[in-house]
Amino acid sequence: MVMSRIILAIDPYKDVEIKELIARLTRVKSYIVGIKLGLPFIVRYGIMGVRSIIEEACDLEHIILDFKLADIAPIMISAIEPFIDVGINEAIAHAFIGLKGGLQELKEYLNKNNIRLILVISMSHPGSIDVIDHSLNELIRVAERVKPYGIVVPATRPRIIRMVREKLLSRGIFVKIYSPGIGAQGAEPGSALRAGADYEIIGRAILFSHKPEEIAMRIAEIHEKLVD
Ligand code: O7M
Repeated sequence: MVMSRIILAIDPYKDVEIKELIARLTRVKSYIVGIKLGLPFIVRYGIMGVRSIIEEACDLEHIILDFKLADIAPIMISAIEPFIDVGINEAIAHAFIGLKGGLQELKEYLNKNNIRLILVISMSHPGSIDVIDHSLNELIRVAERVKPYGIVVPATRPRIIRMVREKLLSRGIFVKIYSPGIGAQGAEPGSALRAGADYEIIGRAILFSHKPEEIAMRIAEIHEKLVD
């Protein structure tokens, strides 16, 4: 089996049916370490859709619910609650909402339910530089205080991955870095790992290619050479 660091982003695409998504997941499953389901998936396929995808992916290490939560704590918790028993083990929130009344309570709730928290620190689209990236130092400080399991930093700006990794390491903080932006958004497979990320979140380049297993295998082989 190939050692990969691929987290497969399972987002709906055009009118593709859920059984087609499950079939594609089955084809690439041996080349990935996790899946990420987000709002577009849940709006389209509902909680039953989530259950049927997770049934297929349950032996993977990372089953991530990506609502990119950004609200007051009770509302974030009520958004997650219906998904507590479906088999997820990681959930994503935005770092910018801060601790008190927000991430602090969310983290406590997730801890109680054995779900790891991942915080978005920077984003892959160009607009991230308008506001989010100006606050990078503050967002890193939020992560230092919340102590999430992981953070999201984009593959489209490897300079930021390097900077965040160095800053956290120099303060003795070890978090996993998840990087989206490979393939459809322009970054090369392996580039985020080279810059210091632990996982590459990849969606369309694998899931909607004509040869999903071939692409996934090729990326997994690149990863294998980069990780010990
Ligand atoms: O590989 P793609 O471009 O088809 O999909 C990328 C996935 O990564 C998709 O599910 C996005 O929601 C997600 N993502 C970004 O593309 N950019 C970000 O800045 C952050 C994320 C993400 O996963 O945040 C948790």
